[in-house]
Amino acid sequence: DVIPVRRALISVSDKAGLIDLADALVAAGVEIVSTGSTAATIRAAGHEVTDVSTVTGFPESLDGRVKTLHPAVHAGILADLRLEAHEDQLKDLSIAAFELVVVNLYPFVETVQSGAAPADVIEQIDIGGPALVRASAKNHANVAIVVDPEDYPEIIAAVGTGGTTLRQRQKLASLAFEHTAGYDLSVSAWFTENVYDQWADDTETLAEDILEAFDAVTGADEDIDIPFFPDALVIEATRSAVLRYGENAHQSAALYAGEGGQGIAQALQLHGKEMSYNNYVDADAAVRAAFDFDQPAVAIIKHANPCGIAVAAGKAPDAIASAHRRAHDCDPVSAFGGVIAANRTVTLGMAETVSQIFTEVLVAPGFEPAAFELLRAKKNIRLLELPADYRRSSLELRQISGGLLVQESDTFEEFSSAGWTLVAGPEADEATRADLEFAWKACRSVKSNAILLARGGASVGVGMGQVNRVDSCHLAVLRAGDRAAGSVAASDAFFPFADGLQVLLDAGVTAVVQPGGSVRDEEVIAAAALAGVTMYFTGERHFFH
Ligand code: 93A
Repeated sequence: DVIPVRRALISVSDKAGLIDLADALVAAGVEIVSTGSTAATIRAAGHEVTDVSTVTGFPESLDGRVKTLHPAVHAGILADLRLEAHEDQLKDLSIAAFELVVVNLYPFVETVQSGAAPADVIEQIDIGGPALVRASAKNHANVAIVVDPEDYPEIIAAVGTGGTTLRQRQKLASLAFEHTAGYDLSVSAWFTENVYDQWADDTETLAEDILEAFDAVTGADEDIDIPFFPDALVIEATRSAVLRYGENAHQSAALYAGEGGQGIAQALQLHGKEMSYNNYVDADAAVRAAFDFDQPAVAIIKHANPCGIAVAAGKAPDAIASAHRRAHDCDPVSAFGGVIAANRTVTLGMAETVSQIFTEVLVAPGFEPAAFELLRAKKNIRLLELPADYRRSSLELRQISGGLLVQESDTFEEFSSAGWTLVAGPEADEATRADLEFAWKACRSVKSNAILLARGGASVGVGMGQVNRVDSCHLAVLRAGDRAAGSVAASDAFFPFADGLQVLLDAGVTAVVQPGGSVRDEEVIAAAALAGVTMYFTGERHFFH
């Protein structure tokens, strides 16, 4: 596995050690192929060099943007000479192979640090160099890749003693990929910092538009509760991000985040791939659901709907882990690929369970160090830390064609059963009452028509987003399976007929909470009474569309 070096490609910005290297290569009879100023430097030291343009038959052009980006170069690097077919093809194409490639990249970071103008910085993004480095590293079975002058002595020694070993080439390849990865990170960091400024300008324009539209909708400034207005909207937004795409790949999209906001838009991404548009929508829904509870709670969201919400079991030692397990158990099939929010710091116990389930996003106010370590070993999960003072926006905006709808968020806080009216069956005992309160609250995070079955502070069946309440009842019961019997039910709005309720009664639900207010309330109450099932009216509904 020792490969003698006969032909070397050298293209370096940093000329340190270059002459020593060239001396040694020439002494060993190696042909040197080089780019512009590298070739000039070697030539000035009295050595023969083949210009890369002689190899490619194409001039170095576009101010040096195209030098080595040519098949005559890349085929010479990428040919796997362990294969006869590759060897034959190179011969047919009259291309000679390289056994050594020495590259160091345009000094991007140094250029940024020098305070250069953006156009000059962009010129220092090396394209051809990383292509050489990556191609050589990929083909380390045949080619040695050197990216650092510190490694020249080792190469000089190897050339003098008959060639590079596979072990050497493997090590160099790994360094090489590390090098190009680091380089690209520096480039992306620069983009993030600099392009933000431009986005901020766009953001302000958008914010002004929203403001104007808002004025137009409300008619007069006095109608607006000014104190919550600025940060609920994005008028002072300075952070924003272009997203990879919107709801679908053919829709472009961006995130505008209000400055000083305390929501999901301000969450800090600690790990994972870039957040997508849908990730943000789902993470927002998840956080909104989990943070509706004072107790440790977890919500798992798919397509903006909960497929599980739970608070911790009574005396669970690891409360948030318990809440998560119980939320997951509600509907493990749907929880696959879900977005999870916890309203407490994620513990190692919770992390251990989450790490076994394919999860898109996990958002929480914090992560125990051990939990973070465990989770960040998963490359597919995104980990987000919420601002410590998370709170829901107090305003909700929704665009309709030609206009904008604005409403106060559903931050109605009175969830205690103390204010409810018993309309059928016996008063609920304490445990049932607690379940009803849980179900009623959890239900408002479910898209209408929402029916949520719960038991012991955990959802067991959720029927969401149906165009009639009967289907939502069927769905909730279907999802709950044999857990429907003995559970309690919440309905986000009144039952217009007894039919939906009857589905729940037939499944063995023991108590129901709903707003009431239908013209057929009497019919609905009679059905509950006939089944001996407790029913409370809350007087408030929680539509969520
Ligand atoms: O502008 S490039 O991205 N286009 C290329 O085709 C190319 N090939 C090598 N930059 C390219 N390089 C880089 O040029 C190398 O990574 C090296 O940093 C530099 C060496 O050019 P010169 O020998 O002219 O100084």
